[in-house]
Amino acid sequence: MGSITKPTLRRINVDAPIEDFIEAIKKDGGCICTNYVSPAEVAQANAEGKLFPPETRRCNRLIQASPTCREKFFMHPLYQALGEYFLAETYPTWYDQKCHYYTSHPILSAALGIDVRPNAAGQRLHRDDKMYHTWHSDATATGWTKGRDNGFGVFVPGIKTTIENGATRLVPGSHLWGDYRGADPNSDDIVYAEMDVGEAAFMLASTFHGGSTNNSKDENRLIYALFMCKGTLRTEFAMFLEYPAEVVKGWSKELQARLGWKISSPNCGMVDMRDPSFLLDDNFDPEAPNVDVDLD
Ligand SMILES: O=C(O)CCC(=O)C(=O)O
Ligand SMILES: [Fe+2]
Repeated sequence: MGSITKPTLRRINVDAPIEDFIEAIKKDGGCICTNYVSPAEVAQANAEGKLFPPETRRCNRLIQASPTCREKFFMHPLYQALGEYFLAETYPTWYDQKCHYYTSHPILSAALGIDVRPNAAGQRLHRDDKMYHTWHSDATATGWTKGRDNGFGVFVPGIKTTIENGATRLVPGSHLWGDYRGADPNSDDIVYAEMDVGEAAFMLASTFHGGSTNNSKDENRLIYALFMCKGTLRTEFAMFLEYPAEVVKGWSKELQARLGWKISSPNCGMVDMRDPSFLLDDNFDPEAPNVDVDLD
């Protein structure tokens, strides 16, 4: 169903009051921030660590590989403040008859560079909270409420993104949809997040979106994607630190899987876009495979 006026994503300058961003994201599920970083910082991130050998589409371990992505894109005060707003949660629980309140703060959930090369096919429209098996009630009539989302991301383009070179498509308002519907890739309601270098797009993880086909001749559509999730989305004991690879290596596959050394379907708990169990293999190939952009 098309709407009467074509939807857009609001463009808001980085120094606007945070309430402007919150309002736009609550309404549309995302917005574009102008002057998020400087073009020089983007050029620096692009140069760091020679992120993309020609045959590779994703740059893993971005937080370590690129200090600029880490300090300027991820630790950006605006992204951090919005992450707190959308994901931090205060929860009451009783000890005898005294109620205690505890606040959980978001943590980094995913960080990678995505290089969509000429002729690479676009992704299907999807929600990035699928890996947490998130249920969505229909909130189109009531609007966004706190706690609804468990992920919040920022996309920082490494080059100017255009419809032609595969700008990310978003469906504004789809973060409010219930679980009864998927997004129509031919709908008029799709917006291409075309961005200049230095801009960034914020997005709730429940918003339908997808990378697009790169129809350009010679432009590698490079984008840095950083996501935070709710701080509660982890185990009570940090299993990988308590029982690292050397400790669990000789244990059974079943036990290793219970300790988290196996992906939760879809895509949750990966290392370098792979099932983490590869790290327990004595002869593992350190080179990450060239995975498809539309990973399931
Ligand atoms: O490449 C893009 O524009 C978006 C990528 C994405 O949504 C994903 O990999 O989940
Ligand atoms: Fe995605």
